[in-house]
Amino acid sequence: MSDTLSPIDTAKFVAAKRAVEFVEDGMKLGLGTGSTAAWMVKLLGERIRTEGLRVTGVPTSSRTAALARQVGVNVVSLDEAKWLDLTIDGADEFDPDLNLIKGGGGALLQEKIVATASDQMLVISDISKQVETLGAFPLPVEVIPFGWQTSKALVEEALSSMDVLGETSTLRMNGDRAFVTDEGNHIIDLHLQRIGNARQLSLVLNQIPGVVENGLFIDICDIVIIGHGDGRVEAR
Ligand code: ABF
Repeated sequence: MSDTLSPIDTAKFVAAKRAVEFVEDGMKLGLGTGSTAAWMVKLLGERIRTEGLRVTGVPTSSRTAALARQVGVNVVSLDEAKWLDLTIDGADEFDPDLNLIKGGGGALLQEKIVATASDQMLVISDISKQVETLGAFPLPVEVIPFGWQTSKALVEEALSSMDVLGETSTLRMNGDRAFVTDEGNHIIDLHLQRIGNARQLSLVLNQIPGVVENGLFIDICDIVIIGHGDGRVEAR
């Protein structure tokens, strides 16, 4: 299959393929969102079809839930699963400490809950997501609809006291309307270019009234599997 794919899709495919090798029969899995995670769910379906693999899956978005059901995953809620053996998800950036920026797909809140309620988190990614310092990718911050513009001003005020370069924040749009997450919240994207202290920024952001969660995943990821356009794959 990887012969006919573009280099970027080959990278995602081989990373997803390697990740699915970690899945054992009977596992309870957190299933990520995004195009790399979609490859992973499809390849899980291959193992279900050819080996009779039995997996229970907790999807992190409605999109993932639909695909997982389609390929034969036993989809349950996180409360039904109670705890997960392994979450496999994508990322927008990962640094040398395996800290992440996630949420480009708008599902960061459910992704962070599911990843945290797992014995292990495995990120599937491609080399273009590897950075020395997080921040080039806009950092998503999920805010409740009530007073979101005020939350935006509070976020910008908090940033002024932080070690970040850019200070522009934009409301994520879906056409001409504000993007609404599966939980009915909005997302503010922070264009920071470089985040000096991601751990501190994450703590500061989540103290702001109206902020539900942010896309910094600190000390949550255990392994990053990196796919390359030539078909090579490596683990960090
Ligand atoms: C989800 O999918 C998000 O957390 C992340 O932003 C995005 C990555 O998408 P892709 O795999 O398509 O690059 O994991």
